[in-house]
Amino acid sequence: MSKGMLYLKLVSVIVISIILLIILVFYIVHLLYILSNDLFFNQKLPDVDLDEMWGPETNDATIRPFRITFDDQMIKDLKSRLKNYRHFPSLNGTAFQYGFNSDAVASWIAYWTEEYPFKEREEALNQYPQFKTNIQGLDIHFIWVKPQVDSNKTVVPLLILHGWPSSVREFFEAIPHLTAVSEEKDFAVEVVAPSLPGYGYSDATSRPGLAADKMSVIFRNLMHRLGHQQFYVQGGDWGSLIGRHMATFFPKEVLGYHSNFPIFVTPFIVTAQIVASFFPRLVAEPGIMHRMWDLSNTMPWLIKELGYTQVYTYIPDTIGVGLSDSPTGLLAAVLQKFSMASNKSYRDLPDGGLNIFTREQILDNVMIYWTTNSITTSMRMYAESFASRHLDLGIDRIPSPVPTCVILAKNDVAVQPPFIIRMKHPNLLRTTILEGGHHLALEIPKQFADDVLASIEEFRKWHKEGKDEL
Ligand SMILES: *C1O[C@H](CO)[C@@H](O)[C@H](O)[C@H]1NC(C)=O
Ligand SMILES: *[C@@H]1O[C@H](CO)[C@@H](O)[C@H](O)[C@H]1NC(C)=O
Ligand SMILES: *[C@@H]1O[C@H](CO)[C@@H](O)[C@H](O)[C@H]1NC(C)=O
Repeated sequence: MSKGMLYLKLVSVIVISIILLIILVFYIVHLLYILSNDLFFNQKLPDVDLDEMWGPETNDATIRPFRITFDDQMIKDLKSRLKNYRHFPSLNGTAFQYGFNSDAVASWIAYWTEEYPFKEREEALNQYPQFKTNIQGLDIHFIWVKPQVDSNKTVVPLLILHGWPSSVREFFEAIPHLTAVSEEKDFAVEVVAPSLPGYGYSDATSRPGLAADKMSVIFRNLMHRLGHQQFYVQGGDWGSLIGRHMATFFPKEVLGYHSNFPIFVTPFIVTAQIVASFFPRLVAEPGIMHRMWDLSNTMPWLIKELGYTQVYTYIPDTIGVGLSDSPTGLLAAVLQKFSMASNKSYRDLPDGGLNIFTREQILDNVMIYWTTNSITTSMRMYAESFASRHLDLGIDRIPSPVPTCVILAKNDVAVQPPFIIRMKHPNLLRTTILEGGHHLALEIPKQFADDVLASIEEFRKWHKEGKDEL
């Protein structure tokens, strides 16, 4: 090799190294910028418009009783659509690895058409007092159950919020436990369980932008309409996000916040969680430790399984064309999530593990979406809440002083350790680890309700001890 060539090679190696170094430095600076931004800036509470209209102007502040109906025409149409389902075979030897198994579909269709007792379920869905009232232009549907108190016990209001693809049906088994009057407690709970706007019997908006932050205002106004200036909030899935936004925007009104899905996704938290995964013993209780160090398994699983959130974020209306037209498509999309979110290993079971629920529990929920044709408007929640308008508010970076209790369900889609939850909720009073998945109120209603009640007791004690003078 000539001296010239050698010189040329040396120069190119140096140039390439310098370029790589610059890129590396750029990335590190960028990462530090994002993390410091996350930690130190953007912690201003966004302005909250309490009167923003999402539907037509109205002065109607009445609270009207409401009944769910399954009319004969709807049932006839539904059955004929179910009969016209075009079957395709699943791959040999597969369960739910490619999505909802088509043999499982066939068995659900048969049950839905032949055995689901429509009239009986219509009655069952009306077993609790239900109402509608207009908030900010939208008729909001809610279940409102007051405890049967014959003494002078304090009645405390609790707002409970569902997520996707769930509905108020998720709370039916838990409501009697929540509202039961107990000798040992000096309070009893009044439950308000609304349908999210665009879900089931609550109106959908026709304006873009109704994300979780805006819903939190609607539900605060709903509680005021019902006469409650102060109240407790419980939420899972989207309900968890809406609830903690309420605890952030209205810390004087939310007396306590309970979540069974306390998951935070800011750049700092994701980085902290990856670092923490190397030291699971330092950051997590034994019950959830396996969820800490197992990131190399759970991360790829999550990215795969949460693919649907990407699709709903970008094209809810495209997917909605099929799901609002085909009850079978709707069933498969809804049940898929109930399977996936209950236990990661259910994708290997022929029935998707769905037998942890009764068929009625699940079909009632699907019926609520079907009769109201609300699947598309419900999926738009992803588009709105993953939109940069909402994400850029950085609400999860603003700590809430509201006392907080959480359930970490061992088999839930994601689990984060208490040290992460404390970044958002410094007044984390209680962490309960339970066997169960994403839809706890449906899966283990008694344990779920007991934890919520025990948490309200903690909140009351906390306030009595005057700890809210921050
Ligand atoms: C109401 O509360 C008071 C004080 O806590 C108690 O003495 C009284 O017996 C209660 N009344 C009823 C009807 O339970
Ligand atoms: C798949 O399963 C079916 C039914 O059990 C069987 O008839 C068919 O031969 C199988 N196909 C292959 C390629 O193994
Ligand atoms: C739930 O998942 C865990 C871990 O994936 C597994 O060990 C457990 O057996 C599953 N539970 C049920 C009831 O299938």
